Amino acid sequence: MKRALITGITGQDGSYLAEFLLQQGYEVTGMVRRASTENFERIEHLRERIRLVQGDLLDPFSLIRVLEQARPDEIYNLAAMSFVPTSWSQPTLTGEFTALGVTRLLDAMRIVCPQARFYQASSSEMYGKVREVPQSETTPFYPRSPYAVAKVYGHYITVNYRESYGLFAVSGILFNHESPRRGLEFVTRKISNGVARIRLGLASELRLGNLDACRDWGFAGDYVRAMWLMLQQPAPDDYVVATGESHSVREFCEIAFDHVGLDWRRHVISDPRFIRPAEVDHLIGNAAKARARLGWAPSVDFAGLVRMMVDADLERLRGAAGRP
Ligand code: NAP
Ligand code: G4F
Repeated sequence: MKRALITGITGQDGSYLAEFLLQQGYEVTGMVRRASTENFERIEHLRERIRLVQGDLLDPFSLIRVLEQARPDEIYNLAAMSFVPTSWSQPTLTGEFTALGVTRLLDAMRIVCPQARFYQASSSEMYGKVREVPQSETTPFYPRSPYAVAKVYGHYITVNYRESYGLFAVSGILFNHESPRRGLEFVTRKISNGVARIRLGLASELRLGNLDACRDWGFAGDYVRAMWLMLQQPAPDDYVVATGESHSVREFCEIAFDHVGLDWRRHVISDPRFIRPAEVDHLIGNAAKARARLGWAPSVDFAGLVRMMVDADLERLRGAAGRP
């Protein structure tokens, strides 16, 4: 039985990846931070089948202990401060978690299990003010937020440790991927949750920032499969994972409101509080390498993703209110 360690297992991707690896027959250990109240909502249904150990990307000793306990064949480093706006208000902490945290984990791996395979959760945010459309593995980076700058560091330290120490370390440059488990502050889930609340009479308006921003949005369940595929290859390499389609926040609103019979123009309000100091305008990924070498392809299209998220929020809110 193969053993996997997932940092960030309580997050959106961590929960889908844990499910996927269990289906593949892995023994799964998740690293979690100590908190005064547990934050295990996304992995509640897996609790009996996974092992959770405490550790923190800020604490090198804890990472060594986690690896000694998990003895992993594969390490998936998904933990990070992942919300872009917070990276402007907490830039140093973002650098500690999202940039230096990667080095701490790679060093712990070198000490405890250098033969393990390592996945780093890199991001399309690294392309920022894009130098090329669509973006591929060879497109230069131009990060536009402290988060993206930290991710560029995480990406290159992964490449550097692969080249310096011969580690099997890969970087997956993933474009936005969403699901009903997405955090409520990200725009897709903010919209799906807002639409469901308006439909059920719990709210009347939805305040958003830049409606013209475009993203290449896919389904998180598809993207964790790509992470795993990268670690099954004969040699380590970096891959872009994306749908190859770009849509605006406005289009997301149109489909989401339309799905429940509402006109988005009557409910969406533009609010400058949600406008960012610097924006990423035209992210669209070229996943040709992942398709050719990993045999990876997305299974959920844009409209299907929007409807899946709205339906899930409607069901959740109806359940919470005890309504049919
Ligand atoms: P998420 O839902 O925000 O989850 C982040 C996870 O990191 C949580 O489990 C969080 O734990 C953990 N974490 C944060 N700081 C930590 C620390 N100091 N020590 C240990 N754990 C820590 O993010 P996600 O959407 O699943 O994304 C997973 C990874 O992929 C992240 O690195 C993100 O930056 C990257 N990424 C995401 C996307 C996307 O579209 N989703 C695209 C490209 C890259 P708590 O529950 O304790 O807060
Ligand atoms: O949903 P978002 O907050 O995601 P963002 O910034 O693209 O970051 C996510 O994807 C990255 C991959 O490219 C990950 F690396 C990162 O960890 C995270 O998962 O914002 C998407 C777009 C932005 O352009 C933003 O300006 O939506 C726009 N937007 C418009 N109104 C809004 C809002 N974003 C949020 N969060 N809230 C709004 O009200």
